Amino acid sequence: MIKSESTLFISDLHLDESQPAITQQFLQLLGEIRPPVVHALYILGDLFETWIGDDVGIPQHRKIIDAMKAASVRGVPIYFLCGNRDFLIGRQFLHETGCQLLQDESRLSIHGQQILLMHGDTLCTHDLAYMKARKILRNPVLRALFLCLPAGIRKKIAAFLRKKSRQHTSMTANEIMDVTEEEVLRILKKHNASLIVHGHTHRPGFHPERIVLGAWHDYPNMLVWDENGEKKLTALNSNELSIT
Ligand SMILES: [Mn+2]
Repeated sequence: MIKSESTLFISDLHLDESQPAITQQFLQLLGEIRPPVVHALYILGDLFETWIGDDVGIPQHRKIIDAMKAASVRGVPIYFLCGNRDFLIGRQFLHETGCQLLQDESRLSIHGQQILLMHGDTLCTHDLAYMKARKILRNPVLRALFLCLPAGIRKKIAAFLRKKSRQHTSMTANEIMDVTEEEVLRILKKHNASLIVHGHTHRPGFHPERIVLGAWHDYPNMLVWDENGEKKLTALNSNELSIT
C-alpha cells in the first residue's frame, strides 16, 4: 500500500504468456500508479521472460505495452534497465511504452542519497561461465546479426540458450550464483555511491550496501521509497494494491 509520495522499483517479473496471473498483477499496478503519489517507476531488468526482438515481443505483449504507455502519459515516468533476459529490447519498445532506457550502473540521486541502479548479473563475478557467455551475447555485432534472423530461428536459438542456462544454474553452487561483496564495494567506489538497488538473484532483502528486489514468481513485490526516505519491500496482492 502506498500512502505517501513514493518512487517504486521492481525487477524480475519474467512476464510470459504462461503466467497470466503475474501479467495481471503488473497491469493492475500500471493502472493504479499516478502522480503525485508515484514519482516514478523503475524497472531493473528481466521484465520479460524472453525478448528476441521488438518485432516479436511487441505484438505478443500488446496489453502490457499499452498499459505502460498509458501510465507514462498519465505522468508517471517509467525507467527501464534491461536484464539478462530482455537485453534485446529496442527503440520500438521504448517508443511504444514511453519508457526511458537506463544503462546498467545508472546513478540516481534520491532524497539526498546517491544510489546506483543495476540489474545485478554483473555483480555475480564468481560465475565465470556466465560472465563469459554474457560477453559474447552482448557483442553489438552478434546482436545485430541475431536480430536479422527470421523469428522462427531466433526462437529456436533462444530456447537452446535457455536450456543451457537452466543446466548451468542447476549445476552451480548457490554462493556462486549470488553477488560477490568485493564487486559490490568496487562498483560503489567507482561511482561514488552509497547503495545499490538491484534484482537478478531473486533473494529479496536489505544489506548494508544494497537492496535486492524479489522475483515476481515468488510473490509480486516492489521497493517503495517514500518522500521521508523510508524504504520498504512490499508484497503486492490484489487486495493490497490500492494506491491512495
Ligand atoms: Mn536476471
